[in-house]
Amino acid sequence: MEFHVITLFPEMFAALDSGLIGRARQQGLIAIHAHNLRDHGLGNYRQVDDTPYGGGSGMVMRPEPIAAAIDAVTAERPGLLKILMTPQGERFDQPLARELAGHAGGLLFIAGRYEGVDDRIHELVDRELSIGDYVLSGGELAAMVVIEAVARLLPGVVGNPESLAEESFGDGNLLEYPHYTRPEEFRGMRVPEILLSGDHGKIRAWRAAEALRRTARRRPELVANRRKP
Ligand code: 6GU
Repeated sequence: MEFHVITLFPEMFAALDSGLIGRARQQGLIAIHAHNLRDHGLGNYRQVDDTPYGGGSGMVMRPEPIAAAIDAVTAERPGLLKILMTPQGERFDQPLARELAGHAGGLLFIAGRYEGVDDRIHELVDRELSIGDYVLSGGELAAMVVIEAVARLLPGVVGNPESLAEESFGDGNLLEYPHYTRPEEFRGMRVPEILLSGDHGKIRAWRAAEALRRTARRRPELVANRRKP
C-alpha cells in the first residue's frame, strides 16, 4: 500500500525508516512519500498561511497551496483516500485502522497545523481524523501514528499473523493478558505458576480471565462497549 503525506516537515517522516515499518518499506510491502507543501506556496516567499479573517491569534493555513498539493499528488494516483489530520476529526481507533488497511488505493494524509486550516479545505478531503484529545502543534506525528497502525495490518508486514490476533484491541476490544519470559524469579517476583505447568488448556483460560480482569480494572469502558469477536 502507498502512503502519501502533504506536510511542511517532510524530514519528520524519516522516523518511519526504522523497525517493522522500515523493513516493510525495504521489502516493498509499503511505500511512504512525504510531499513538501512549501513547493506549492504562494509568491516569492512560498507562503502557506495567513492571518485569520475576523481577527484572533495564530495563523491559518491557506487553501490554495493545500489544494494544489492534493491535485499534484492525486493526478497520478486517483485512488488515494484523502485524510485531513485535525484535532477536530473523528477519533482514530483499531477498527478504523482495519478499515483503512482495506483501502487498496492507498492513503493521502494532509498534516494541518493545530491552529487550523482554512475551513474550505474540508470540502477537498474524504475524511478527517484525530488521534486523541490532546494538542499537537501539527498533524505530522498523528499521521505517523495512523500509518504505523495501518501498515502493520497489511499482509506480510507482521511476520507472524497470530501475533496480530492476540494483540490488545485485536480480539473483541480487551487489553492483552500479561506476558512473562525468563527468569522465573526476578527481584522476588515469580512468574505465575500456571504458565510453567505445560497445561495449555489451563493457560488459555488463565490468559482470557487475566485479560478481562485487567481490562475491567484499567479500561472499564472497553468491557462495557465490548463487541463480540
Ligand atoms: Cl490529527 N492534529 C493535531 N494538531 N493535534 C492532534 C491531532 C491531530 N490528534 C490529536 N491531537
